Amino acid sequence: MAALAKVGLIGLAVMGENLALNIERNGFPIAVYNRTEAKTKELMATRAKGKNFIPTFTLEAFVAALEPPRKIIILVKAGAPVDALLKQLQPLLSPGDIVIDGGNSLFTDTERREKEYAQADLNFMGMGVSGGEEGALWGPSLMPGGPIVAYQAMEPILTKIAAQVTDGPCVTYIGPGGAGHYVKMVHNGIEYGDMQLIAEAYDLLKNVVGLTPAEIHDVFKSWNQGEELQSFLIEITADIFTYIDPETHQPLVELILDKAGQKGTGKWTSQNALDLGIAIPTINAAIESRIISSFKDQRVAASSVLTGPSHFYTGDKQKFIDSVASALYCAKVCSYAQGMALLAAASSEYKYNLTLTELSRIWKGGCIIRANLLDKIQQAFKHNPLLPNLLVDPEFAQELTTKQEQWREVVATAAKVGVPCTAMSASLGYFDSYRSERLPLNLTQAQRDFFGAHTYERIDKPGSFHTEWNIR
Ligand code: NBP
Repeated sequence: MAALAKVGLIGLAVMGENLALNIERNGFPIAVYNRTEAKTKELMATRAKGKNFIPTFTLEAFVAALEPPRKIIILVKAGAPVDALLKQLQPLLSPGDIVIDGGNSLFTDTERREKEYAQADLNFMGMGVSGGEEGALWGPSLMPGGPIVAYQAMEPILTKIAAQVTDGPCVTYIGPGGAGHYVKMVHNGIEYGDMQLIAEAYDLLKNVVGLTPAEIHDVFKSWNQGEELQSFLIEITADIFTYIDPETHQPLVELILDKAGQKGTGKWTSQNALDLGIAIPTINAAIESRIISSFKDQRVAASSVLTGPSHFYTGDKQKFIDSVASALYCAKVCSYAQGMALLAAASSEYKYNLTLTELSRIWKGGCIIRANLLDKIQQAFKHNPLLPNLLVDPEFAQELTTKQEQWREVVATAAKVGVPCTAMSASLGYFDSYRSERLPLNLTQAQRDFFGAHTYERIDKPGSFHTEWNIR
């Protein structure tokens, strides 16, 4: 009888194929299955040739090829395909088997699926996988959640296939239920924020001080060499500006249509933050910027109707570039502060028992938001696990206070020149609101009481009050 595989993987598209190769390379014989047979055959004839793979062409054969208790990773399109596959798989499994959904599923779907599988004595886990194609192959950041016993059984494999950084593999047990997919969702929300802030920095460099793509490459390259902004996204951004389109001999980035989609994890982050009552204005601005970008035809039409200011920046070019670096850094810290605040709220609302230091640690390698900054975030929560907001960590507070002048200068210049920087200014608004001892919401409360008798509290005495405002 042929030897059984240690682990199985279903779904051989970009993520599944690369993760399967990673698992096998790390010493775990793997059985694979894909709904469309041709994909499995192609993989076996190419990248998996001669490797410890067991190709299977029915779910029955796939399940039979696995060592019990079975460990099955599924990487199929999120949503209905996951439910369809789980339904087909369930009758073929035995109590104690483990199924891990590594796709970008909605955390509430994961909670439901875990309960459904638990009724049949099956372990279902939701695991965030970040790092795209390269990460899946060479070491992603993994965010597994669900039954702890299932995590313990998977740990030897997950710790080997994850990205490795100086303080360990980029994986940890995230928490029960849908915790893994929840954390991946917020990770992606932070990723949206980072990407939008970088796009705004590019826009400012291009449209305020008129840098060419080659010059923008130099700026991003130097930022990536500095301690504050060094990150995967800044690194790839620098590279993007060097790519010349072979057909037109122009920088390819300038030929790309300026329309970006938003769906799934990014949108869910904003929706969930509203549900939990947590302010994430930078991440929301990133999502809304993508929405506005999608109205290309309307924007083109509006550009000849709505005239902007005729103000040009006449200040020092290098000074402005340096200020953009500071603005980008401060805005990015605010974006992470919002993501971390959302995670903390979710941890208590959903009883996930999240450890923010561990989350910062596992994001330091493999994933799209890996950045030097995460080291500092990890330290901040290590020094004070109950930190109410990253902004009040002494080191971040000091940095943002020092850099705020440059940040304000950038946002003010953008407003004067008419270049949108919605996420950078949303971050500044967040910073200013969060540091305000008194906000004008006393007036909001007065209005609410005026038109709806909603009552208000006072600062000088306890209790709930109502006033007949229109009796003069
Ligand atoms: P896709 O999200 O494009 O899904 C394609 C895979 O799903 C194929 O293997 C396809 O099989 C399978 N599939 C579908 Br569609 N419906 C199925 C069904 N009813 N039963 C069984 N299999 C079905 O693949 P991906 O881009 O590799 O992403 C996989 C997951 O990982 C997604 O949830 C994605 O959001 C997430 N993710 C992706 C990335 C990335 O960079 N791409 C990064 C991080 C996370 P077929 O070959 O027969 O059509």
